Amino acid sequence: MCGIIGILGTDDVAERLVEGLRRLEYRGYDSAGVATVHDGRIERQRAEGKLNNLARKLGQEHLPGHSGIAHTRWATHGAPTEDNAHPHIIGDVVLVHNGIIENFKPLRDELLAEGRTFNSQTDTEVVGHLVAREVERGASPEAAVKAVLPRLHGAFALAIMFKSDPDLIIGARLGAPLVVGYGEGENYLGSDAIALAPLTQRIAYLDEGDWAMVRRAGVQIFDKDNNPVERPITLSGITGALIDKGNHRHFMQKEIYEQPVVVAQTLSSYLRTLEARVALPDMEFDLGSVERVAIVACGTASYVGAIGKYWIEQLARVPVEVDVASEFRYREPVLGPNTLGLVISQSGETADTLAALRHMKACGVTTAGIINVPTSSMAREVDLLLPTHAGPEIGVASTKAFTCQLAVMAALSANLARAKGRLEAAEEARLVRHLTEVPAAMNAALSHDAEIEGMAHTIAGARDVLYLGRGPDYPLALEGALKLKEISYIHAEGYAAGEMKHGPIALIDESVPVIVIAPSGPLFEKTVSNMQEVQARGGKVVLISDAEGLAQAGEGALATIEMPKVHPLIAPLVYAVPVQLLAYHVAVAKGTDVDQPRNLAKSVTVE
Ligand code: HGA
Repeated sequence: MCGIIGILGTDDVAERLVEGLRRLEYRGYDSAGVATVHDGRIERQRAEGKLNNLARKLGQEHLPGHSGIAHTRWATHGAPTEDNAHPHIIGDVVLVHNGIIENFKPLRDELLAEGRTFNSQTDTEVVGHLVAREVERGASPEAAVKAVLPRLHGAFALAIMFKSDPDLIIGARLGAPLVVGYGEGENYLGSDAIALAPLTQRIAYLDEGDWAMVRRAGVQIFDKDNNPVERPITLSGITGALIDKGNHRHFMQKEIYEQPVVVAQTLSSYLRTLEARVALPDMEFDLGSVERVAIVACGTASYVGAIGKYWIEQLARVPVEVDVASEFRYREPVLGPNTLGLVISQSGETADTLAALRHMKACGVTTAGIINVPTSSMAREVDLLLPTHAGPEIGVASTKAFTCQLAVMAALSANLARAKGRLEAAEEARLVRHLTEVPAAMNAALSHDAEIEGMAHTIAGARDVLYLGRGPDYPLALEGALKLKEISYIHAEGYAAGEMKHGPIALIDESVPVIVIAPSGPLFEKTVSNMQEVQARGGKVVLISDAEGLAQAGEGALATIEMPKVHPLIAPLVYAVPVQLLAYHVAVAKGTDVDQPRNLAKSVTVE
């Protein structure tokens, strides 16, 4: 969250900076701003709210300058006002920041005691003051930044410019991503390669603690101990077209529709269909030695972990614990020697999950990661990378990353089962066959889009909505509720269907729609009994099941959504589609900002 970009260009950069911010806006949209160093002055334009507000201002008043930095904000310290918008100017220094300076309070007190004045409530401004103070004392920009970085606790990606030197941007990162882009006579900094895609494909990823002196003629990178280092330049392969909405109204809708293709792409690197085997990427690690799995993730990815617990325990008979990352580290988890630590993250930068990963590594645990961005911090730090091939996910509410993570989780569960001697070849062949059926089953699920859109208006008027599921469909119920909350702002809860009678059933009346996720199969009858308990109390049920399930239990439901008949293993992947479509259409019916819901941002790089 928060996106930053810097350009040392050969002509005016303001427009290109805004174009870069458009590609970063998914990371935050509380405010945006641009600053240039031009003719011995720092020029700046900032605006509250969406990037278009800034673009409008810049349309009215041109911002000259061949060197500049820009920012799109997800506020952590200080309201989303123009005063708190980045870039912040302090004396001869101007900077943008992604992250949180955790010790900003004592630093601010120290600076206030010296009589320095602050123009914002942000933690970022203290960094600007510290650097400006060094410069005022005669330090060069390089020496100033070098002196300040060790004083900062927390997480940051910084881009800093100096009035005195329009040919310099200093970048630094710790706990938040930052890349250097290499151009023709120009060089760049950005939060990710997507931001820089129209400018260059040649990208170097800064390591934790690195800082860089970026000039037009070249880039010098230093590690956390200030030793000069080389970071490899890779070709990003990302083009502008990848972040296009195509014919869709929203990125979220496009990403829901991409699922059959990207899940197939992901599965193709884990299934050897001819041999009817599941295969993980080559690794030195012996999965057979795993006696316990500790899964750590946040939000939607944590529900992939919760579904994985059912699968791994059922198939491989290995005990699994699932934690949300923000709790994991601080509960002092017991991590035994034969534990596999598994993190799940779309961006690979989620600060809570990254911190949990590092904690596991520090405890000597072998780690694996189901991650969508192969160049991310987590992807580079895990022992075993299990990539998803979802492509860039721009909608803030995760959809295609979720189902691709599930696809990898299914492959991992089967591999682990085989490594533990629990999966016969014939059973493995059956699992492979079921997994190869997923893309077609997802297409069949998507064909119910219009029906789901039709029923969305009924749900859109509700104040509260409940989601029920059993077994692996219980975490899917949690995911359904999260999706609805995130984008439609309707209060929603997911419950294990059997748990209703232990309390939540008291909430039921005719105004609370209850979405029941119940594929026919071994758990069906029990779930249906719970559904009937709800209906007996006037609850209005939307039943999502296959033809067999609907024939048995669909009568009396407010609405039904028919899914293809699938094996229970793959049901969460297929049933995710109607759950996502329902949230999407309810949000559209309510007129909310589907791709950029209020208060949220993607790629949560603060703890
Ligand atoms: N702490 C800074 C930057 C916020 C950020 O990076 N969010 O992801 C602020 O509040 O402006």
